[in-house]
Amino acid sequence: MEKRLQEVLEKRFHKTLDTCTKEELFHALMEITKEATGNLKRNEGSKKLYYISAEFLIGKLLSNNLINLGLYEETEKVLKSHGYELCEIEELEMEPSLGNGGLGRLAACFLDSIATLGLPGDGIGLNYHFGLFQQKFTNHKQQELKNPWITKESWLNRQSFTCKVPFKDFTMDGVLYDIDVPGYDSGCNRLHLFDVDTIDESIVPENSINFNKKKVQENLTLFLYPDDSDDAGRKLRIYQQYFMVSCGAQLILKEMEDAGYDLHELNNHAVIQINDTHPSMVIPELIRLLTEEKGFTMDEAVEVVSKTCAYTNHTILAEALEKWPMEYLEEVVPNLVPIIKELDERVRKTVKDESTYIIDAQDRVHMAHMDIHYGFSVNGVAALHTEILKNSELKNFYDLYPERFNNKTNGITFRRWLMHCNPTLTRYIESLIGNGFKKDATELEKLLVFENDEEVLNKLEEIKMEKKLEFKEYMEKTQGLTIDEHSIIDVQVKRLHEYKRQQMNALYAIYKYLDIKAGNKPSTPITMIFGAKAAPAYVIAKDIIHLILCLQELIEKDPEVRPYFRVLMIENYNVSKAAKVIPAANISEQISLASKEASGTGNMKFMLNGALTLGTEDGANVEIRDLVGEENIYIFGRKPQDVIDLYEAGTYSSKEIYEEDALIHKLVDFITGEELLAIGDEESLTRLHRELIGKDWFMTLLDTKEYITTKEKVYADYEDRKTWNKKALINIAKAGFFSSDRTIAQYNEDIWKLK
Ligand code: 26Q
Repeated sequence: MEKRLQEVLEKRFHKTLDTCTKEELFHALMEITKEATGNLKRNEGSKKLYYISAEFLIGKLLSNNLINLGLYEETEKVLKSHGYELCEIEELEMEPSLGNGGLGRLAACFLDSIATLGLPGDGIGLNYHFGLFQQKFTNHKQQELKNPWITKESWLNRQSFTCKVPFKDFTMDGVLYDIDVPGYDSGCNRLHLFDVDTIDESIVPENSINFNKKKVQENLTLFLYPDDSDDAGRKLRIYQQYFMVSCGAQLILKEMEDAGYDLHELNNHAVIQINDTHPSMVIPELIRLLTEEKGFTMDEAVEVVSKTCAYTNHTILAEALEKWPMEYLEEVVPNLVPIIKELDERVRKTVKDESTYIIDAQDRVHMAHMDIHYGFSVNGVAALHTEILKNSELKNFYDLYPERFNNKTNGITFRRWLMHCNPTLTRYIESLIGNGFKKDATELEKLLVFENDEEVLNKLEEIKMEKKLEFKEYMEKTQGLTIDEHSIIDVQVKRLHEYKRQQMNALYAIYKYLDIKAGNKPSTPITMIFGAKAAPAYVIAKDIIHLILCLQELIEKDPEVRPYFRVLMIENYNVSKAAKVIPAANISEQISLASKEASGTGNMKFMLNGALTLGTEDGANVEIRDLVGEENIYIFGRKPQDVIDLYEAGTYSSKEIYEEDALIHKLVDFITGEELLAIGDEESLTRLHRELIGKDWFMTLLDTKEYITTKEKVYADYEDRKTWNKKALINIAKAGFFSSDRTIAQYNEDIWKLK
């Protein structure tokens, strides 16, 4: 590595390891890493997976690629001997933000595991030039900026593949950029990101994310859309989706033909995993291509495509299930309209239950319905989630096709979420149980023999302290906030959404603030950390961020409270910030309204790094509890079935709770009390106050009291550090199940069946 680095630095910059700048060093490392991945063998086989997704939240790649190539430690040593820290160099990489949250990050973890397991499988997505917005805080509010992550040199490799995508009034030329995906000690796959050469980045002004949405040729791949708030944005999303699936379908068919396969046997050589409904138009698009260009009859095309496509559902929130007005499709992708109508007709001929039709009475196209009728597999992302799909959300489909439904509990890649983000813990685990856990995560269970070993428990606490200090330094440098490393660190980081109930955590903060004001000082200081982006048009979500930032300001300026209790919000929470805060956390907040969080994956990352979960009976929290046992997790709140019944009955009234419960009344009213109004914006705080009392669709007030009591118990338990550390060890030891290597092995076993 040293020799190669010197060569590249000399060739490119006429510099040496002792004279180069950090930027030059970064570029040299990127070049060497790209060269090394390029030299890896491609994972191959007679059947190939295509994971098609509107989002791949890959994060920075330098360190993870070095880890997977087995070059990390050597590189670290070489750099050290010349006075550099690899982690400093890694900071220079721009972070691609090609995803919103869980669904996009899951796709990235999956690519890592697919490559690691040696399976031939590529990702297909879009090359958004500005990705999701960058978040800034101004006047205690979220401001959105563009995130120009693509630098002159990057991980993207331009390919020669091109294709034509026919829209209504024009055709667009698709071009392809690939990013290599090296497996851990394994072969290599690719992430294919499609783009257009006619994009004009200059139509987006500095410090803004607004632009003229009318000219599709110039803006198609500029941004990833976080919501479907306005009409123009919604239509643009259909343009994006169709562009992605048409390019993807053409690439798949070309690869199959190049390999010499008969397209009538497509399903024996390709499997397409559809990541939520965003890529669902790949079904009619493949049928279109096969019938229009490959001489298939409609029957033949429908049959082979149905045997090739599998659908993953990530949500039961009705508003997130995509339904496109037929009118939009006619305007954007008229070529697909007759095919979608034909697919709907075929359902109508054989199925009585109208609720499963693809086109509904209001002439809207239900993407998920198309996936279920014309795919061979439907999976949920956690045991509870899949049960809810089968028994309520998609019950009518389950009755039709019970054999298609299956569960694949989510997972995370331990390369990024343990080895990269917590090398000290990784090394320590290795010293205790050997390095087998790096290939087989379930070997972490070997740690259980140390559950009463004081030396080991103390060492775990020491490592947590080291990570708190690193996080402290980072927050000081980036946001000028000085964290108390001796405080208990309680973290809620995830997208801002009412169902995730950051507002309930904020109500707790108000409770604690008032309690300290009343003279009750906690024995160990508490640091509550939030990190979240809100969709730009999601007004209440932005109001919740405003509330949290106002609380932060109130407490930071209050010398009576600040030494004991603080509320801090991480600006622009993203993958690299997650890797910094998660290892420092003692408590993992997973407090969604039961039944609403399909799985959650942050919960797994925290557990793996020795934080204890404070959460509801929701998503994968349920499986975490079953693995670690009741005594090693803090579960509270209404049960999923209670919540489902409450929605059904329609009897929930937050107003009643507010009026009958004096404590809740006081906490809610604090939002519009004089302390916060002196800091924040009256309109925003009043709107949130009104929302919580008048609507509270995700039942915050229902669980608030039990949340407060449970959280008080968690903080009290932290005082007995030995018992706490033992619980942390058990969480780490039981985290092996949540390796995405296990998840991918199950996808392959049950769905993909690659050799
Ligand atoms: C839909 C229509 C129009 C515009 C945007 C969207 C849209 C965009 C992103 C809808 C949903 C998403 C993202 C969903 C998501 O991240 N879901 C999460 O998936 C994780 C991985 O399975 C789960 O762990 C989380 O529970 C789930 O919320």
